[in-house]
Amino acid sequence: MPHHDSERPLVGVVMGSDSDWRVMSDASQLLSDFGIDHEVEVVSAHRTPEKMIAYGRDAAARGLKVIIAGAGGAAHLPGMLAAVTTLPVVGVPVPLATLDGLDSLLSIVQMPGGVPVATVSIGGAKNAGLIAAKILATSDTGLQKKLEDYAADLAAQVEVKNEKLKN
Ligand code: RP5
Repeated sequence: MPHHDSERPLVGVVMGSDSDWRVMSDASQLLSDFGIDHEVEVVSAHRTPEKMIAYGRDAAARGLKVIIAGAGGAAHLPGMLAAVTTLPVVGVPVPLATLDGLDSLLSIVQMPGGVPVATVSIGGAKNAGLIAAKILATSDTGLQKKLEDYAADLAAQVEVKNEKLKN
């Protein structure tokens, strides 16, 4: 897992295992593409429970604005972080070899009332990065402009594909 830590991260990208990086790197890449300072850390709900609680409790005071948390299988990390922080937590269900990530999805999405995790699709780490960018953009006009340009580029790509279909 490459080094992705900045001096003053606004987003924490955490995952239950380094084996989740193959999926979670998409969130980190998206944040880098938008110039958003972020940190990357393995924090396991089951293997390092005390570290997980400390990470969640300290996150807001350290200056983080959003946590993106990915895990696979019995994926308790996003929900447990949400339980101990006031920050928005975006959950990424990481698909494993068994059950195709449905277990991860259900573990993350079925939170009890009062403790929300904004859950993206199975393997949807890129969209998790975009949600974090959109949250930060509510108080950052420069980031708003980048998101507008991103959406315009998506639309332009559709028209390029339409032209190819016609020729
Ligand atoms: C979960 O267990 C992790 O998030 C990972 O998706 C899964 C398997 O972890 P490893 O055995 O690959 O470390 O907690």
